[in-house]
Amino acid sequence: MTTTVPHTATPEAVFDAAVAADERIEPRDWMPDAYRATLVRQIAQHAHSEIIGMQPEANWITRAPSLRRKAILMAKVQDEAGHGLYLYSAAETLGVDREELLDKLHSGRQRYSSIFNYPTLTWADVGAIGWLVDGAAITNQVPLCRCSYGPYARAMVRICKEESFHQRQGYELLLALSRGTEAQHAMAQDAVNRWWWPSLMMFGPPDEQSAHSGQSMAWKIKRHSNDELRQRFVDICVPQAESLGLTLPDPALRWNEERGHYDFGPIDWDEFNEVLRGNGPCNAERLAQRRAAHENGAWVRDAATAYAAKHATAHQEDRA
Ligand code: BYC
Repeated sequence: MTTTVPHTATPEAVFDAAVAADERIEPRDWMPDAYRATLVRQIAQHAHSEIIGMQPEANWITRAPSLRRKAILMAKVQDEAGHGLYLYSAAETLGVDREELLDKLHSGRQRYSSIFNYPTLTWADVGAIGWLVDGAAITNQVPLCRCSYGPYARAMVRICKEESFHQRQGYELLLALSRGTEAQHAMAQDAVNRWWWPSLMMFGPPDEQSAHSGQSMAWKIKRHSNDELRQRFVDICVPQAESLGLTLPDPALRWNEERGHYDFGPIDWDEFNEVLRGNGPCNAERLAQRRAAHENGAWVRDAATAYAAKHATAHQEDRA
């Protein structure tokens, strides 16, 4: 941060002035403990979502209907792994260890996004995830490019560019199905019916029940409330659904001239809370697969550590 405050200012006053001036807080700057803890919680949850989010779609790589679709899907799933890496690195700048974060994910002490606890039943789900889930992710994440914490904000710039490609591939896939045979159209519609409401839940609980929003917005970690972003997403999706020739499964969806937004029906928050409690359709399966992947990858981590140690020793010997 570069804000000029009196020489005698407390670290807290320097921090507050930097946030007020829309400057970035950097890893070596003083920051309140609760600011650090909030960032670790959110960034870790975000990183976990990226790597758990690889599972539902990876499920379809071997069954993609063409070489082109397979190549696109593989690239997308690899991107999610990359996003996880940027985000774990951003979290590490706050003084936490990646192993510790993964351990908290595996033991259920840290969360990942509710959306990844739903199954991918048909090929059209790959399109619905791209259009709706990545679309919701972009709506949520573009404002995070202006987050007050520098390493998180910078990671988000690159992630958003890639998410934009992900969203477009989902839209294009659904468009092809929607304009295809009757059965393909029905498959696309069914996928949208199943993914619509869980996508709206991705933005988090309603504002009046959001424990962290007030403080996170005061610190400019979050720039908009959960409900504001959810509304923005609905407004974007309605005309896109029309262009796709698909409907959104909400009879209450209609333009409200007075508000200048689409009204939409009530969200089933009981379902959301059940998923958060670990009782969604795929919670157990996702965590089991993640733990197994971690255990199966132990030899790669061991080999990389041994290789790094060998090179460090060789480097020291060269200098001796
Ligand atoms: N799922 O006070 P609130 C993606 C928790 S996908 C699970 O409003 P906050 C991708 C929340 O953690 C998306 N838990 O919290 C796309 C808190 O519990 P704790 C990943 C949720 O943090 C395609 C409690 O509910 N994106 O990127 O102010 C393929 C109260 O909530 C959810 C991000 O993580 C949920 N949906 O706001 C692959 C974006 N919603 O922690 C990957 C960054 C809320 O007190 N994160 N909770 O136990 C954020 O923007 C914010 O953390 C949220 C929640 C808007 C999600």
